[in-house]
Amino acid sequence: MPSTVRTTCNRDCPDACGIVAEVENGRILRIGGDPDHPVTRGFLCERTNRFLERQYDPDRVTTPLLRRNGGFVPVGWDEALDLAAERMLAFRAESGPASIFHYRSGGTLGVLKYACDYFFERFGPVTTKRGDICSGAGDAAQETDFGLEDSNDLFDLLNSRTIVLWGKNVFASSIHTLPVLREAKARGARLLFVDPVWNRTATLCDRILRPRPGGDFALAMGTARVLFEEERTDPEAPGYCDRFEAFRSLAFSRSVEEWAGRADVAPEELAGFAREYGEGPSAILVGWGMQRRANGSGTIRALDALGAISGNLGVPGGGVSFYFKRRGAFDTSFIGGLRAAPRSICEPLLGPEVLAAEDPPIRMVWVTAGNPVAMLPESETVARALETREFVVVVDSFLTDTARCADLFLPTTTMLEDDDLLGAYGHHYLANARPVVPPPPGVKTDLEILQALAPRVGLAEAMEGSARDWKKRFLRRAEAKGATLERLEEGPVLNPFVPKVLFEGRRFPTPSGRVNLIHHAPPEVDLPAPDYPLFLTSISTAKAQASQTTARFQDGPAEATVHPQAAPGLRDGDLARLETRAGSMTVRVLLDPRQRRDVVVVPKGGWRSAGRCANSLIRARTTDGGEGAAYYDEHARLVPLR
Ligand SMILES: Nc1nc2c(c(=O)[nH]1)N[C@H]1C(S)=C(S)[C@@H](COP(=O)(O)OP(=O)(O)OC[C@H]3O[C@@H](n4cnc5c(=O)[nH]c(N)nc54)[C@H](O)[C@@H]3O)O[C@H]1N2
Ligand SMILES: Nc1nc2c(c(=O)[nH]1)N[C@H]1C(S)=C(S)[C@@H](COP(=O)(O)OP(=O)(O)OC[C@H]3O[C@@H](n4cnc5c(=O)[nH]c(N)nc54)[C@H](O)[C@@H]3O)O[C@H]1N2
Ligand code: SF4
Ligand SMILES: [Mo]
Repeated sequence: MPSTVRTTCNRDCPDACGIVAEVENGRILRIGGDPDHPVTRGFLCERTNRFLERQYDPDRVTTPLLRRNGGFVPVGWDEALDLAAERMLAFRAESGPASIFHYRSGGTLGVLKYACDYFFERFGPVTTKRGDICSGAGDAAQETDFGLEDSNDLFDLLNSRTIVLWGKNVFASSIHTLPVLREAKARGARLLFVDPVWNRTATLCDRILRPRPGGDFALAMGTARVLFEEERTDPEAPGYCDRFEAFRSLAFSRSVEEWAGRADVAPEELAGFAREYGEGPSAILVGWGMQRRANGSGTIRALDALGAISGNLGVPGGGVSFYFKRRGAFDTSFIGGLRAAPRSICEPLLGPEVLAAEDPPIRMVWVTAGNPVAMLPESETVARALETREFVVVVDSFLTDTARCADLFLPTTTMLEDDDLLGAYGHHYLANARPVVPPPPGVKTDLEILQALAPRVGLAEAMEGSARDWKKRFLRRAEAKGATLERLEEGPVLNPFVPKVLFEGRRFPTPSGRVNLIHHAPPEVDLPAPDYPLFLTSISTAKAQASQTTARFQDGPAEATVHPQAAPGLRDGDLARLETRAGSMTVRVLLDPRQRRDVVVVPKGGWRSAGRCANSLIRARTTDGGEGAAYYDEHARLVPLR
């Protein structure tokens, strides 16, 4: 008889779903969504429904690998860890701990991965990353404007009259928001969608605006101007907003027609959108895509301002929701992070900055839960930066593009073998993850790897404790509020620190206690010129979690979707070269007349080893705030392959 085991999905996704697994004789037969989890509601997404293909992929690596004579050879754990310890101790003694760089990314969002940061902090502190390729620009915007970044309860959307999905493709990236949106719609809410790319989310919405990529700041300013002109703003807003008049002047610095022209939407469309937004309560669900631009932070600040002046902050059904504070319930105060680090590397500029680092140079890199070669801009530079270090350790389950640059590869568990705690960035439930099956013999969790390394570098005591002990440590504050580990082991628990409505009473944790309104325009996004006429838009695909797929899905050229008139001389299904000023790759062209003529859409997460990596074509550039990556500002062209 199969047994049932419950765990939590740890992938970099807003939803942190409850998973129910059926296990027989140590093998997982099936996984599905937990029907008792209020957000998961019994279903998983396409990519995780297929997770068992990855779990049982013959390409999975289950022994440590050491580079010898250019190739990898399997070695035992003792040899691997002795070598890692010897190198770490030597670099620290010779060049100081800043010569070692620990890079951790979003392969899993489990909070126990902070134990890896803790290890390297206690060993060093070593060089760490700063900025954030994923959400850095938006995080900085919301912290500047509101003093903190969080959201109303997910189900508060049922109180909204209007919901704007602003650059957010819920079908691909936040699928468990869908049932809530559908319910809100059934109760009479109106859904507005703003995205330069046509995608399935459009089918859900009542009004669709397809602005020019990066045109959202102008769209928001035009919207603000309409709200002011038609007296649809909250009369109390000047009382809880700083720089109200300066913001108003910014909105009035151009006519509605000019703002609409800059956003490339018809003025009457913009005005209609503004009026509908003005009929609140209105919630803006802010996508992550549009802040990956030169004006990304300023754009999110403009949306924050719309929420503020229209009276949609601190009320049910309102909000400008970019992120749910997923780590907020956990106590990570014993880790200093960036404050403790002797040096930091700006994440979007990782390749160039690692190459340029001096005093001391970076001699060693340890990669935890990341695939920076495939996922950071300028893949070739990132690969070169790693290949030219003296010692690179990659902890993963697969020989990723990054692992191929390693000197030492250490095999780790998958999410169905790991033991952890999760918060979510799309709702406020906390949940427990537990091993559904034991890992293949010899494979260790990140915690076990560092616990095995610890006595070799004098950190045995600092790292001791079972996964459960570490969970207790991270739950110290939450347990006092009733979110105990024992309860979490039974099922998801609502974060006890968050109210249903954020900023109730319109008090904001900024220095003045008021909203800090944006009052100057961010930099302009460069528009494509005739030689490279398309915005290269490499965005999430429902099929994969970033680069986490199987080789089967990386077979053949990547698909590039464009408007027929954006691909002169090309027919649907043709092969072409997709070229930017930074690089090129072969793609299969898909023609789609619903797209704008200035975008080409390719999936994010393509493997460099399969010739499908968009980041080989994208230069490393930061956003206007928060040191995010301006992934989508690269311009491209399609050249027929004959
Ligand atoms: N299936 C799947 N789901 C995922 C992931 C995945 O790889 N695959 N990745 C996860 C990760 S890492 C994250 S951070 C989250 C969020 O993942 P994201 O993929 O960032 O999710 P979205 O918020 O949908 O943002 C993408 C949307 O932004 C739009 N966009 C791009 N530029 C602009 C612009 O200038 N203006 C406007 N208005 N829109 C623009 C794109 O067309 C796209 O529809 O989701 C996660 N979910
Ligand atoms: N062109 C372009 N590039 C992008 C984006 C884009 O939209 N366009 N989106 C960006 C965004 S939003 C993000 S968040 C990043 C994501 O970038 P990454 O977080 O680097 O992406 P993943 O492909 O998920 O790689 C994580 C790796 O962690 C491994 N892993 C999984 N679980 C564990 C574990 O428990 N321990 C260890 N040690 N490893 C584990 C996986 O096998 C995988 O190889 O990519 C960014 N890159
Ligand atoms: S990836 Fe996201 S939607 Fe898919 S199962 Fe995991 S948490 Fe749920
Ligand atoms: Mo992300």
